[in-house]
Amino acid sequence: MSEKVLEGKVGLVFGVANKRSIAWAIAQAWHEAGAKLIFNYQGERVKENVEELAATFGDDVSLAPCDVSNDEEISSFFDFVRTKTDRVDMMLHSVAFAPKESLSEPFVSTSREAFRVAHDISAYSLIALARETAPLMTEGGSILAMTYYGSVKVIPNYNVMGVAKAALESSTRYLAYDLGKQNIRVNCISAGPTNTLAARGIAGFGGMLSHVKERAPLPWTGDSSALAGTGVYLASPASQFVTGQVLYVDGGYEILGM
Ligand code: IMJ
Repeated sequence: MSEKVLEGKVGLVFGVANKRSIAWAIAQAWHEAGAKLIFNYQGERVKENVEELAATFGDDVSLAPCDVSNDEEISSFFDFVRTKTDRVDMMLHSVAFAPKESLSEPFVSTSREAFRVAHDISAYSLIALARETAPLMTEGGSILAMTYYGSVKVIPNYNVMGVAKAALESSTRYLAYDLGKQNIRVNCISAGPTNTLAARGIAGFGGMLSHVKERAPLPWTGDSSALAGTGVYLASPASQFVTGQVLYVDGGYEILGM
């Protein structure tokens, strides 16, 4: 049998909330490719979910709390990581939040506080986590963040999240520039609309998903599992000279003009 592409690698996974999470789909694929993983959880509400999901990999379950908007929690999460491993090879950022009203009210009414929270949790956190992760990537590494097309085109109601994802994509390029000399790559996956907790609460999400299903060149399903293979590719040496990029994994929807 050929060796698994991530055999012996260690990954950090931020953003699993439940079994439908994009972070969980990519974590499973990284695990199947041979990686050992350490998970965060955001709040006690999802701790049990993450615990149960991580336990499906066997009894060596590594998870710790980390609210990415809290510097002290980030710091203690990485203290925990350093008790588990002396090297990290990849990190997945699959975390976003904007106050609910900012995703339904007109964009022009976005409050200073909603703008701050959206950018802090959805974009700044990538910089903070990259800064903590990079020193552990002693043999190079791969940092991966999740984004969405609403960063470059107007998608109804995406609003301040679109602005925050634009900041995240730009941050990806600046991080790729800084960290390249340590052989650390930084890329984004721009996923088509996916059936997750983060989409569930969105008014009109079902209609937006069927819109894409009806038009994308490939038959897009909206399942997180669609992203798994690209997650493995971007973490593996197959993508060794790919950095600073936004890869569209959306069934080809992004190429359409009409
Ligand atoms: C979100 C809003 C509007 C349109 C949307 C989305 N479309 C898609 C999403 C078409 C696919 C989901 N998405 C890509 C996100 O990044 C969602 C982020 C998000 C979701 C919520 C819901 C609950 C809440 N705050 C949120 N913050 C960010 O209170």
